This record gives sequence, C-alpha cells and structure tokens, in this order.
Amino acid sequence: MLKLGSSFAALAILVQFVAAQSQEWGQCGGIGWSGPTTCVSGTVCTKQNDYYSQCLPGAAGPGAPASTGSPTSTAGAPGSTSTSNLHALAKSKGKLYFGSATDNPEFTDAAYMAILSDNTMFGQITPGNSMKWDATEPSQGQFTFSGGDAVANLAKTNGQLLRGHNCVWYSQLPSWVSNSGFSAAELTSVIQNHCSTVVGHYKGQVYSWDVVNEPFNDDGTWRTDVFYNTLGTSYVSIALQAARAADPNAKLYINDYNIEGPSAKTTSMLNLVQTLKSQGVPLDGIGLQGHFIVGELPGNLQQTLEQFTALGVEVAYTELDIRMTLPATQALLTQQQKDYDTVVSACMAVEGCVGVTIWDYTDKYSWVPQTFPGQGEACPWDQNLAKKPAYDGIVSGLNS
Ligand code: 9MR
Repeated sequence: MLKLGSSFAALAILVQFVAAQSQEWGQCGGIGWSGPTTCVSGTVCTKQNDYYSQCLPGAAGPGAPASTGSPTSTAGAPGSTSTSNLHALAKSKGKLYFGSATDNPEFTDAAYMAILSDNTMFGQITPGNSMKWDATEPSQGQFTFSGGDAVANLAKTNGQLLRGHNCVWYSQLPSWVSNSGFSAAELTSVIQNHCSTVVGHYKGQVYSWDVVNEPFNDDGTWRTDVFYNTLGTSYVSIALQAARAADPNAKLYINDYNIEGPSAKTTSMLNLVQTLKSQGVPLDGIGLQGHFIVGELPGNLQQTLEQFTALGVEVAYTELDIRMTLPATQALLTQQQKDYDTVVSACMAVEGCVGVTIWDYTDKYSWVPQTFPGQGEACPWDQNLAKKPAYDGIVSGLNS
C-alpha cells in the first residue's frame, strides 16, 4: 500500500512537471481558454468547436517518444498455455461477466478488435474515455455522444454488457465546470443536467454506471474538487438521484482506487456506503478499480469485498491491471500471474462480486507507461496481442 501511495505521489509530481502541456483529453484551446495550447506527445490538439479544442490520441507530434513497444516486449518469454476463454469461464462459474476497457482510437486495429469482440473472451466492455464529461459535454449544454455511441453500439453488436464510465469526476472535467464559480444551486443543476442527459442517452443499454468516480484522497479525506468545495458531500447523492431517475434499471456505482484492502480510504468508502444507504440514496455497487503493482497486492482482498457486500451493495473489480518496473523478467511475469490469480480468486470467493474488468486487455493500449514512466506490462496480453502468463493466472482464479 505504501508503495502504491508513493507511486501516486510521483504521478502528482509528474503531472506538475508537464503542466505546461495539456494532457490527453485535456483542453488545449477555444475562445476564453488561457491554459496550455500544446498537447503531450502522442496526442494532437483538435478543434471540437469554437469554444473547445481537446488533446486527442493520434499521430505523435515532433518530439514524441519512441514507441513503447520493443524495449518492454515479452517476446521470447513463455506465454500462456490455457485454452479457456475468460468470459465463458466466468459465466460457467456463476459470475455476470469478465470484461475489458476499450477506447475509440483502438477501433481501427483489426487484430485488436477481433479479440475484443469475441464475446466468449469478453462479456462486457467499458469506454476508457468517451463517456467522460469532457467527451460528452465539452461546453455547457452541448452534448456529443459520437464516441460513447460507438462503444455502446459495439457492445450491442457483440452481445456484451456495457459499463458506463463516468458522470462526475474531478478529472477530464471541462474548465467551464471547474472554473465558472458556480453557486451551489447552479452547480446542482449542472450536475443534474449532465448526469440525467448522459445516463438518459444510454437508457436501457448500460448494465452499471460509475456515477461518481474517485471521491476520496488516499488518506481518506474528501477530494477537494469543485464538486466538494461547492456542495460538500451532497454532490454524491445529487448525482446518484439524477442517474436513477434517468435510467431506473442501471446499477449505480461509486468507483475508486486504493480501496481494495484495509486503508483509511477504504474505511471512508465503507462509511459513505453506510451513510448513503441509511439516507435511502440510490446506490447499488462499489467499483474497486484494482490498479495494482506486481508483488505488492494489498492483503485481505476477499475480506474487503465482503465488508462492502455486507452493507448491501454489489462489488466489482472495474479497472484491473498489475504493473511492473521494466524490463519485464520471467520472475516478474510469474509473480504477475500469481497476482492476477489472487485478485480474480477474491472476486470468485464473494457472491456479491459480479465481475472483473481489465483496464484494456493488451499492453499495446495500456495507460500505464505514459503515466508511470519506466513501468508497464500491466495487462494479460502483450504488445503483440499474445497472451502472457498473467492470462493463465486469471483462468486459475476463475477456476478457484
Ligand atoms: O484509461 C484512461 C486514459 O486513457 C486516460 O488518459 C486517463 C486520463 O485520466 O484516464 C484513464 O482511465 C482512468 C479512469 O478513467 C479512472 N481511473 C484511473 C484510470 C487510469 O488513469
């Protein structure tokens, strides 16, 4: 846990260091915009409308780093030997789904899509970015659903469940929300309009929504973003109620990282669930993201899942990946196999754990190397879409 915490501290420093450029999906221009107008490597500043330009993943500009492919390749290392497909196996063992995140720019990669669209492998998908606030309401009242619709349509075509991600989050949040100085009443209606429009747009198509994402700091205190600073903790119930009204059949989740084992943050999330339940606020599930480091899993995974389900919510690992310091070695890949087994086994042991989603299935499209330089290889498929030993770890967990 300590190392996990310090990695996020390192991330904070990194984010400050590169603040002169906008991050992927961040704003990079538009009328009234006074922030950075250049984008980090691998993304291109793209005009959405007169008021909003955004750094979209795309052709790397000058100065972009070399491909993350070759130096970290696991080529040569023994891969997976299992012949089971993950979702089919998860279903046969009583779970609702085994799933993967995906992202729109990946849709042009035919080899990637062939594996993603195999519904015996993945019975559920989550859009990594295209249903977030900056993608769906880049300027106030102007909703754009093209990216999210492409993911929803893919799920429908493939016969896969869809997780919606997300309504209210401090990140990938347009500046018109964070910097307008809205009063409490104004921000309430901004949240209600956003959540009800986005959740309503996908009504009937989404199994579960991450309505609120990452409300807590690692020390268990509330994250002081525009929502908390303006509305206190009430923003959570405002968002959940708007989502429930917009799609009464979608399961409504709060989703966070570093709540997978005992910690101050886990305690805060447990307390929040208890409070919301006692107030009759609609809440169906807690998403435990599961961004882990090889060899450093928190203890008591199963017990922590059970602490949540005892409060009357379902749980899921919603963004599982297990990263390592590069270069990958056989020992690290073997430990990663064990770690995937341990995490998936914990979900299998808890009836109210409905499924596991990996935060994209291949190292080719993992978020990790860009966010944690020097780390990677977090996914069960390698850069070349070959299964790694981690895949056998998942199969072993599903069979447990
Ligand atoms: O996978 C997403 C990546 O493409 C984006 O650049 C990043 C920006 O914040 O968000 C990633 O997904 C995050 C998710 O929405 C919330 N939990 C942490 C995930 C990894 O950063």
